[in-house]
Amino acid sequence: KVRALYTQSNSSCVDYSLYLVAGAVDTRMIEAALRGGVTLLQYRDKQNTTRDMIRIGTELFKIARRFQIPFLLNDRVDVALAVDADGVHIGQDDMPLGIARKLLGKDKIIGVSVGNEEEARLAEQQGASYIGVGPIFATSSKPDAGNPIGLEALKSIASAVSTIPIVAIGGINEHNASQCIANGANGVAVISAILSSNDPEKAARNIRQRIPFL
Ligand code: TZP
Ligand code: MG
Repeated sequence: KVRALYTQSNSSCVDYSLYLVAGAVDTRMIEAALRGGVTLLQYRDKQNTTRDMIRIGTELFKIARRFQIPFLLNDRVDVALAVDADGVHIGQDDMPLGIARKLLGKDKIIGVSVGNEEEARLAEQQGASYIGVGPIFATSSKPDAGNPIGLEALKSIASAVSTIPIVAIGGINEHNASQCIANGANGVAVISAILSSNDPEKAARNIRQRIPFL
């Protein structure tokens, strides 16, 4: 019943199974992770200037293209447009989904962070391409992430939407990735389990291998 492959309105296929969220880190780490089987890349940068983000985003976009995976921007619809990224990921305090959709058009990927069933249903109705749910487990990568919501909450949020994929995030690693899938996620998003590893390629491969489809 679960599947990781989803068709966008431009009929390109997106595989949400292993979603890497990366800041302005050494691009060799990101390339290694992509070799290990990352299926989607998001550039998430809360520090650099817009100018630097456009430069770094352009570089990451090229890397993602080499591996034929989609490239998304966190928060920044303007930077996504500037580098012609495949889409954005927005939170509840970012640009409203309807406006982002209008600016980006129907063919871009727009992911929305949701924390409950109500937000999930709304995001689905308003045209989100996927939803991000978390933090599932404790995380030190996002100081304002709030308390972990756990697998049961993931399950009920996942059951509230039926037409778009669910990506679980927060404290996910090779040991708990399959539990997220078992509780309704179509894929997992990861920062530290891959980028804080000495071997990002192996770390990514280990997680991907534990995602039980494809
Ligand atoms: N949103 C919710 S938790 C989180 C974000 C961006 C951080 C996930 O990082 P990690 O290191 O995989 O827990
Ligand atoms: Mg945000």
